[in-house]
Amino acid sequence: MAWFKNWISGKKKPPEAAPAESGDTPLEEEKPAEETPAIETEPVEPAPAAPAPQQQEDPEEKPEEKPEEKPEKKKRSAWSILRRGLEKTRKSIAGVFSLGRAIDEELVDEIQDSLITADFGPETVTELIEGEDGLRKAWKEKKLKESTEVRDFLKDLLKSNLKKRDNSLLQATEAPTVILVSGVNGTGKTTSIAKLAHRLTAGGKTVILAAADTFRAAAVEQLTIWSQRLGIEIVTGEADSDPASVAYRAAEQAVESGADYLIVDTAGRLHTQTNLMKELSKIRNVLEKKVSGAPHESLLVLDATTGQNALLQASNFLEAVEVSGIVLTKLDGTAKGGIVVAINNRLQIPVKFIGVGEQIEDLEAFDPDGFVDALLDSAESTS
Ligand SMILES: Nc1nc2c(ncn2[C@@H]2O[C@H](COP(=O)(O)OP(=O)(O)OP(=O)(O)O)[C@@H](O)[C@H]2O)c(=O)[nH]1
Ligand SMILES: [Mg+2]
Repeated sequence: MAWFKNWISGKKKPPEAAPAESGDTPLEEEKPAEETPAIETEPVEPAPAAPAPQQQEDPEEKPEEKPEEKPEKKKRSAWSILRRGLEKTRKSIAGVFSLGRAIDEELVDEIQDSLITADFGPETVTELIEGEDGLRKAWKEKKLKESTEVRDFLKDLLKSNLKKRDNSLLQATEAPTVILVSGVNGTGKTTSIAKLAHRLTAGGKTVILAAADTFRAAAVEQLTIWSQRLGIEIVTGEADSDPASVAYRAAEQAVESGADYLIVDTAGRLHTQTNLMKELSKIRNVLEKKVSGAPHESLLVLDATTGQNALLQASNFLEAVEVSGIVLTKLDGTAKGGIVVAINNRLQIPVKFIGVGEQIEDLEAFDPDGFVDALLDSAESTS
């Protein structure tokens, strides 16, 4: 990590992040959305498991009147999904804390290196180690002596850091709450929309989807399949038709039917980046025309496996689109879970959801305490 020490001392820039792997994503083989642990909405809390409110053959039957089912079991399930999702990162960091050795310069270096490897980002690592409330100062002041104490010290520091921003899903004062979802292609927009819709409907809310990614026929098809599986309405348009007109019709329908939420899927790629940004602002405008204050939540989806490059992608979007929350996907596929902290610190935008797998229930409302525990607990205590 010589570059990092040079970087701290102002001699060298951090290495360039790897380019995003942003191929066109084929329509995935989807799994049936059967027994689905799910959700809670505003304020968004870790998802308890609950069956999806699918078919309601009997109109008398009220989905809200579900029997109270073992809340402890549900909680544990959400907790284990998160821990499973963050396993790679936890394993990459945990080693340095587990040996009960006295703190010395070498250990501080090792901790620094493991945080950098986990993609906390140079600024954040500097703050955690060298900052006013950082590790080095606490060690020098003899508040910390052993490696195992460092784990709890860092946990507290990270938790308070991640709690500075409100992580809950924004709500319209009057339904429908309109959620616009954007992001580079392949980051996981459509899948995250399906997961989010699932969380919301399992919480008894009505959701309409707008397939405003008309650039690829497969994208409309993908969202349509999800809507069928979830048993929710979708508004689509012909391939290559105007995405803003799809968004407009969907907003109209959401208002008419009194839906609680409208979630709008958008293209991750058009012919040019400028086109994409123009399209997004056009969609925003039509939504606003139809529903006051819409979009009430604008979620940018970033792929955690692209590491620090996700930050670059975000900066590009932020130049053109107002973003109120981040969905960070594919944390299960990377040892770089620290990117959550880096994004939170650098972009000053709260991470609201994290994707920890390809199943419908693998979207967690971002909870700083649960996240930090799952990240820094000992590697052995998985599941
Ligand atoms: N492992 C894992 N895979 C995920 C996660 N979220 C999405 N994916 C996968 O990522 C791939 C791309 O997801 P999509 O939802 O199609 O991505 P998109 O952003 O809508 O892509 P475009 O429509 O091409 O812009 C799919 O294979 C998903 O199953 C996640 O949290 N974990
Ligand atoms: Mg998509």
